[in-house]
Amino acid sequence: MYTVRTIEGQLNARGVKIAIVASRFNDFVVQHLIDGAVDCLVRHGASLDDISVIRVPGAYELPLLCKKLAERAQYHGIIALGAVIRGATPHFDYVCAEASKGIAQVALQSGLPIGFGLLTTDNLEQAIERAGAHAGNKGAETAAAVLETIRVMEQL
Ligand code: INI
Repeated sequence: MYTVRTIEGQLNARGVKIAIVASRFNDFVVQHLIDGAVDCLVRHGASLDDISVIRVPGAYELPLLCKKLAERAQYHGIIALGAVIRGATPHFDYVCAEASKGIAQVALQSGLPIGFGLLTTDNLEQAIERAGAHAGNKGAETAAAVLETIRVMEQL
């Protein structure tokens, strides 16, 4: 048996300021992700006054707004939320690729925890399943991941 020093973040949202950047496209799904994220933050001690929701047209616009918000240095973390649902055109692949690459790039360049809560699904049913139905709520999961990352980074 051995003991190893482990550094890990607690899910404590007290005093944490969070920006939620969410796309309007497929709002029927995205609103449930926002609700899940806010619920998770508040249940872990965040104040509603410390949470801002910023809406953008579609998932493609998420990285730009994440970058703008990261530059303002006003938030401890950002939660990016959206839903890209595969249609009959290759647009899906371009939007998913640019949104995911862009969000990762902003997180690495800014050093700010940015959660990736973008659903990329084949159909609406799969999106609904991940927005509060039987596959959980990706908005809440992303909020928890951002909180844990903020808290683990504080300890390094
Ligand atoms: N944006 C989404 O967030 N989800 C989608 O499913 C989607 N589809 O299917 O096209 C989508 N497109 C819009 C895109 O994100 C941009 O807003 C648009 O291209 C203007 O820049």
